[in-house]
Amino acid sequence: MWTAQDEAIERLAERPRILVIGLGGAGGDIIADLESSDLPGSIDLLAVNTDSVHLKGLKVRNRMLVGEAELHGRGGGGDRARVRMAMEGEEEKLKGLLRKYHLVFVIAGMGGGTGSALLPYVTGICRSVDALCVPVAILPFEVELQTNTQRRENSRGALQELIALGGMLLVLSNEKLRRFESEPFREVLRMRSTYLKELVQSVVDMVDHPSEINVDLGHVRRLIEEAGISTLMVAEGHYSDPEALVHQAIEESFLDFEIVSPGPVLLHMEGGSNLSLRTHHSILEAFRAGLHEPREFTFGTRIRGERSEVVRVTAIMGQIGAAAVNRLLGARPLQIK
Ligand SMILES: Nc1nc2c(ncn2[C@@H]2O[C@H](COP(=O)(O)OP(=O)(O)OP(=O)(O)O)[C@@H](O)[C@H]2O)c(=O)[nH]1
Ligand SMILES: [Mg+2]
Repeated sequence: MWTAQDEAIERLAERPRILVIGLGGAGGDIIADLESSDLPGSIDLLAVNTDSVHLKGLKVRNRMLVGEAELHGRGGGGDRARVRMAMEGEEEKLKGLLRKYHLVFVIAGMGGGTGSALLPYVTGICRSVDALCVPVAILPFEVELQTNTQRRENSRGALQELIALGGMLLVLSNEKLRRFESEPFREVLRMRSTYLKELVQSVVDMVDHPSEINVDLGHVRRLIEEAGISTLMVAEGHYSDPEALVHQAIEESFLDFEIVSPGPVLLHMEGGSNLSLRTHHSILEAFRAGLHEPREFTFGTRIRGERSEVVRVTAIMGQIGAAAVNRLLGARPLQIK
């Protein structure tokens, strides 16, 4: 017997629709990397820019030029205010698109005109149509921030607007890529795209795939709403040494931060078919202790089909405070409520 209840279950159990948007030059390049990665085809990818030349050269399926009437497809030229003004009249186009998704990642390099103007703009539109949004702000290298006032002020302005919007703001710093500084530049940037792929994949895994311990979109929504300034940590290693995994995750996080008061943590673990419950719990315990016992510790686990000694952990650490960001932006601190 097919009941109205069954109809509601079918309709509401629909898989979450997910979109990853890259804004500006850096954001578009990241989308191109993601498109050539093994990210599941069910995740939609889109590059948005004010620069028609950059979009034309980009190997991505979905591209959107914005601000054409004002900027004539020539890009933002580092002028955040001008790009913001050029967004007059673009809102409906973006609203129509964003309304179709449950979860939207929006990624941009800070410092230029387009990414710094559009990251808060698009995040605000997502919130207005009730699409869950994870804005990812990639801060320029320290040398760029120290030597270029425009880049620093564009970054600061964007972060300040994003903080005012509330919710999760995932901040990564290019400076943390310096640990790979002897590698070719393009390779290092591609590595960063790989970490962003891990981020998207792990959040999607948690809400979309039947993992062993399931986290639903509701959990993720609450965390995203409460997380504030957050950063990403990724670690991979032998499952016999949970402490080394935690150490690696903190050392190689994408922003240097101190845990003053522990914020919420969203952690995703992926292991082989032989991962025992004891090992699983000892890894979770090591992370809980290593991250100073966060009040809110949400985790999802995915067990791969094959045996493996290697576990991979992706964690989003919330409410890390503004100190890490302020250190990079220099004297004038960000205003936090
Ligand atoms: N193009 C590009 N820039 C990157 C990349 N990774 C980091 N960046 C940095 O991202 C910051 C913003 O640069 P872009 O994304 O080119 O700037 P934009 O948002 O297109 O802004 P305008 O060109 O001024 O409109 C700069 O600090 C770059 O150094 C990358 O993979 N590609
Ligand atoms: Mg550009």
